Amino acid sequence: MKRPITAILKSEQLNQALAVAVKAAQTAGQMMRRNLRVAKKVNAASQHDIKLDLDVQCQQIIEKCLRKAFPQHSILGEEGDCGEAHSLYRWVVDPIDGTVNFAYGIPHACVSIALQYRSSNVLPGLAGAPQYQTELGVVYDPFCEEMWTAVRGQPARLNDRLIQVSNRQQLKETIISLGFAKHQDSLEKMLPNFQAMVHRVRKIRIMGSAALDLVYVATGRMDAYLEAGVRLWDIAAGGFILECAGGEFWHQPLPGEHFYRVIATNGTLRSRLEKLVVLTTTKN
Ligand code: LIP
Repeated sequence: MKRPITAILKSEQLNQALAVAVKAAQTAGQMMRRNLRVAKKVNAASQHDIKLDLDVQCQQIIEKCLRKAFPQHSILGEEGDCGEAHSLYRWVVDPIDGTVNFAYGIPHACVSIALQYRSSNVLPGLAGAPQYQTELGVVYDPFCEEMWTAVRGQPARLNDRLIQVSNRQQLKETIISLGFAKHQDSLEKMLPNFQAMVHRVRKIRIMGSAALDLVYVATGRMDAYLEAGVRLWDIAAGGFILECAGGEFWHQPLPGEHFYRVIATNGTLRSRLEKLVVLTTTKN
């Protein structure tokens, strides 16, 4: 029987893993930058979503970097999984978050990479899903050349400079970002939330990238992000970075695989926002 991999990576090893993830994000980001203004091969399209061949190519670039450095880790990605399903460590990857923006040539999209540790002792085949704890996160916007990073136990950084959430507590002064997901059901259920907030806050923003919404809150550019029907790979890295910047990353599983609703804030707004919104969806 294979010996289990040594448990928690030490701080120095986590920093080494962060460097590998940063390099992977930069390499995929270069591919995004090169292709922003060219015609892109569409693999699938629906009314509110587009899947590009570049999504697959960027995930392949990231997988090659990560698997070369950490062959024993698995990868859970928007474009597919690889490695042993219940490995002690898994990388959670969205190669292009904000794909529809990117498909239309809008330079608001990013690479999102998180490393998670299987913190529960639920082993393969036993009842219940294993629990994972995020140990590091990387979100890279190749168009603004902004690299957000965080490692457990250390403060969050943007281009190596410390960041922290805003201290705005009056809703009327806040910028709130909403995600409208991909399905008619999610859109219909999110619209009343828009109407419930739009007159109470400074501005509502709907920008199309959950990962950038989360790191914008972490950086104090926005004060909260809400969405129902978003996937783990959209939020794992950005949510962790937000927590390391002093924010609150409230997220709850929805029916379906790796499917969540999120109220992410600067740490002071959730109770007031919960009085205004209902985050539900039946589609994943
Ligand atoms: C996107 C999310 C966004 C959501 C979109 C889409 P993708 O991820 O970042 O928050 O509203 O429907 O899921 O598909 O661009 O990686």
